[in-house]
Amino acid sequence: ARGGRERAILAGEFSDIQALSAAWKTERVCSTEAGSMPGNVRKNRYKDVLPYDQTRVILSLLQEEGHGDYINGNFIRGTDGSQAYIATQGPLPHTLLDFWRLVWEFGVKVILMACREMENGRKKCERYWAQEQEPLQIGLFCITLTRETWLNADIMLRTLQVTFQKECRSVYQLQYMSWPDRGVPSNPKHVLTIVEEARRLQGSGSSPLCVHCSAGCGRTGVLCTVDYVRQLLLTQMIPPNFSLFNVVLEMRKQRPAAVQTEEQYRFLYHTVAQMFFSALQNTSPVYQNFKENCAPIYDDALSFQTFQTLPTTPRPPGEVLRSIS
Ligand code: PTR
Ligand code: PTR
Repeated sequence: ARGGRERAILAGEFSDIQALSAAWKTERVCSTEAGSMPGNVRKNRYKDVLPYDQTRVILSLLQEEGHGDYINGNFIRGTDGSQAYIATQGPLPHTLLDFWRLVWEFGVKVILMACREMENGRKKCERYWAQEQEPLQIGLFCITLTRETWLNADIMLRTLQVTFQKECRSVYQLQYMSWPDRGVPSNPKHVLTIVEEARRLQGSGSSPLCVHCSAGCGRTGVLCTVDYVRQLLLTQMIPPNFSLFNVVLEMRKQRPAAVQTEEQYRFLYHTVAQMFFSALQNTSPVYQNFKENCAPIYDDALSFQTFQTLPTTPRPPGEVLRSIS
């Protein structure tokens, strides 16, 4: 019965999220003009997924050479308000160059990929990385693969060297191999692992994490949210009235359909609950403040060893995020 009630609550929250995001479009809080322009339409993998103008990634590198400023991607703010993520679609054959322009211009060090090239016999993402012994030349970018390893059954790590105008940089790519679109991954732990690994590779660098799947919405939104909440925990910025609802709503304001399905929302809720649970068990001083502020709310969670006591009541959009910043 408890599970059924939780399901109903989360279903309600998710339909509120969908209704609110639909309203931003009609009220034109979020517009998609750049993506609808004649020269840009063909750069969109899905015609129903266009980036919001308000947060879209504008490319300037190589513009003098006649390349446009458009790519189907959006910046998403991190917990410190900076442009912590770029959520983008899986490149198309004719947007490979734009993808590498983006990576280079914004100094991306880590790319998180949550899909495969082919899914159900359909192309979901063009291969933009190199294979063994086979450098990939994309315009002025030369990409080589120097290392390829499985971190576990679900995650592949590739180390790429990218050369552009005589400068060479390492770029890491973490690919989650077994996450169907519209669906949830079979192993929630590995979703945490991919995010942790991304942060480890990112080090102290402040460049955005580039996160993509096929549309750059559903799975991408889940990964960004998991990382966002993890950062809140690490920096002790989880407010006592934390609400996943608001975090997802903020993601959605920046990237269309971020967290695309109710199942993904439910999955996120469980993953986040798991993160809170681990944080409460953590003896590191980093979590002391968190414990003092949040422990009373999660006493239940600890004693039941289930995660059904996270506050789920929708709060006014933006409230929580404002109190954080
Ligand atoms: N028109 C597409 C569809 O709904 O089938 C758009 C789309 C495709 C949206 C995939 C989301 C998708 O999932 P993800 O963002 O996880 O790749
Ligand atoms: N870590 C989660 C748990 O077992 O609590 C895993 C999980 C993931 C559970 C998704 C439920 C999930 O949603 P659904 O209700 O769609 O299965």
